[in-house]
Amino acid sequence: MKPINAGALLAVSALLAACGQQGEYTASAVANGPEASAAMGNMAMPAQTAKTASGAGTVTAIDKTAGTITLDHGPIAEAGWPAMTMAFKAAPALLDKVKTGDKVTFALKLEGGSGEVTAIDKQ
Ligand SMILES: [Cu+2]
Repeated sequence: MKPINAGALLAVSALLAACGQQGEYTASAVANGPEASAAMGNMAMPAQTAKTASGAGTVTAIDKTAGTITLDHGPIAEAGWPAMTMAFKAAPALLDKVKTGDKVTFALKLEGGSGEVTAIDKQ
């Protein structure tokens, strides 16, 4: 028997929200910086471009219905994230490649403070 762990689910949502806030904070800090405004005149707008990042961690949950994978991941410098456990969107083909408990390396697309796994492989 596997009891449904609502507490863990809530914790994942809270961490996901924390990531989003951090991402937006970084974006607005860049947009409001005096150097950013000065550079804006002769540079393409970088703010809306999707960033990519990569990391390593352990799969703690896979939800094929929701299309998400929960990763206990190490720090991700590109996103400004410390180590944490959080859920990411992922395509079905990626969810089929790994299982709970696997140690993995992964690539992310970062957009609007949330992340989608674009590649994943067992370590
Ligand atoms: Cu995270």
